[in-house]
Amino acid sequence: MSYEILDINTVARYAKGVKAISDVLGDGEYIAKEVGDGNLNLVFIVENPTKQTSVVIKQALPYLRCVGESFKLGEQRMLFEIRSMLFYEKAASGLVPKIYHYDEAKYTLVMQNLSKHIIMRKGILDCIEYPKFTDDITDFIAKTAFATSVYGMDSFGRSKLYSDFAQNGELRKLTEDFVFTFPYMQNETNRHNPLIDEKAESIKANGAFKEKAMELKYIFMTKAEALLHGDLHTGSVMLNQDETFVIDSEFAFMGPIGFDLGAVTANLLMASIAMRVREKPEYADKMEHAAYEVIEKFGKKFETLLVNGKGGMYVDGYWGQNDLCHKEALAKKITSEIIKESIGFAGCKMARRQLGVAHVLEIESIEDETKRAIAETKALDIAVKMVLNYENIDTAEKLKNLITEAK
Ligand code: ADP
Ligand code: SR1
Ligand code: MG
Repeated sequence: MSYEILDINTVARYAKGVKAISDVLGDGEYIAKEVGDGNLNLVFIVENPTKQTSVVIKQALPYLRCVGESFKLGEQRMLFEIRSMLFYEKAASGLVPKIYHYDEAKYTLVMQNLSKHIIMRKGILDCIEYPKFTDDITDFIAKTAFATSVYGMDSFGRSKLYSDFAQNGELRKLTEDFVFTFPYMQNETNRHNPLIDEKAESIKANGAFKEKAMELKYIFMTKAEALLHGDLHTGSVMLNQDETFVIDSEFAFMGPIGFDLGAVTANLLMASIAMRVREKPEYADKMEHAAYEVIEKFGKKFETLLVNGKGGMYVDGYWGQNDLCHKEALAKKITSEIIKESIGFAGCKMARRQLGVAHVLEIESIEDETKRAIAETKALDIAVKMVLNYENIDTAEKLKNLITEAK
C-alpha cells in the first residue's frame, strides 16, 4: 500500500490489516485517537478495548505541523526515526519503546504504547520527581554516542551509519535554521512575548553572540562524531519513577556528541527557570541540580567508556601498562571538548526557545505575560552567557558558577 495520510478511521483499519500489529492487539474492534502534540507528525493510539491492548502508530506528515501545510517537509524523514530506533533497541536496550512494526512506504512506526509514562515536560509542570532520569539519560547518550563513535565502532560500521543517515538533510537543515540562525535575525517564523522586545532586539544586535552561534553552527554541520538523536529535549522523553524511554528520533544524524547532551541540559535549565517563576523554588532547585548531574554523570560515563571500551580505533596492544595514564588523559581531553560544545549548543537551544518558532511548554504556559517575560529574560541571559563562554566550561561546577553569576 502506498503513502496516504492516516486518520482515526483508516489507522484502525490499517492496524487490523497488518499481522504484526493485530498480533499485538488481538481479535476485536479497534478504536483510535490522535494524540500528537509534537511539532511535526501524527501520533495515534490504537486500542482493542476487549483485550485491553494498545499500540502507538506514528506517521510522518508531508509538511511541518507546527508551521502549517505551506511548509513542505518530506515524509521520508520517518526512515531515520525507524533506523535509529532499531539501532537504539540494541545499543540502549530498555531505554526506547518496543518496536512492533514499521513501514517504509507508508512512513509509519508502530511501537509500545507508553501508557504508564508521561512526557517529561508535562510531569515537570506537576513537580513530579524522576529519580532515575539523570542516570538513564546519561546512559542513553554515553552508550549510543560511544558505540557509534570512532572510539567504539570500526570504520566499516561507521561508513554504513553515514550512508544510512546521510539523507536526513532536511531535518538537519531545520536545526541549522531554527536553532542556530533564524532566532537571531529578522525572520517571519520568529515570535516572542512583546514584553521582551528590547531583549530580543539586543540579541539580534549582539555581534559577539552571533559570531559564537555561527561557530557552533559550523561544529554542528561538520563534526560527524557519532549517531545523535538530534532533538533530545524533555518532550522526547516519556518516563515515570521506574523507567525512562526516549522517543521521537527522526532528527537522527551523524553529528557532534555535545548536541544531545546540550539539549538535555538546556531543557532542564529552562524547566528550572520556569518553575522558579511559578513559585516552586524547591522543585526549580532540583531541576537545576539535575542539569549539573547530567553533565557530571555523562562526563564520568563517557570517560570510563573511552578508557575501557572496545571496538574502535584503539587497536589491541597499542596501549601498554606504562602509558595507561596517557589513555586516561586523552579520555579526559576528548570528554572535556564534548562538554564545552554541549554548553554552547545548550545556550543556542535556550535562546531559540524564547525567540524562534518553537517554544517550551513550561515557560510558554505561564499565563501572566509579565511573569513569563521574567522567565524568558532569565533564560536568554543565561543562554547568552553560555554561548559566549562555552569554550571555558567543561565541568558541572563551572556551569554552576556561570549560572550563579547570571542570577
Ligand atoms: P513529533 O515528532 O511530532 O514531535 P512525538 O514523537 O514527539 O511527535 O510524539 C508526539 C506525542 O505523542 C508525544 O508528546 C506523546 O504524547 C505521544 N507519544 C509519542 N510516542 C508515544 C508512545 N510510544 N507512547 C505513548 N505516547 C506517545
Ligand atoms: C521548525 S522548529 C520545530 C522544532 O520541533 C522539533 O522538536 C525540533 O526541535 C524543531 O527544531
Ligand atoms: Mg516531539
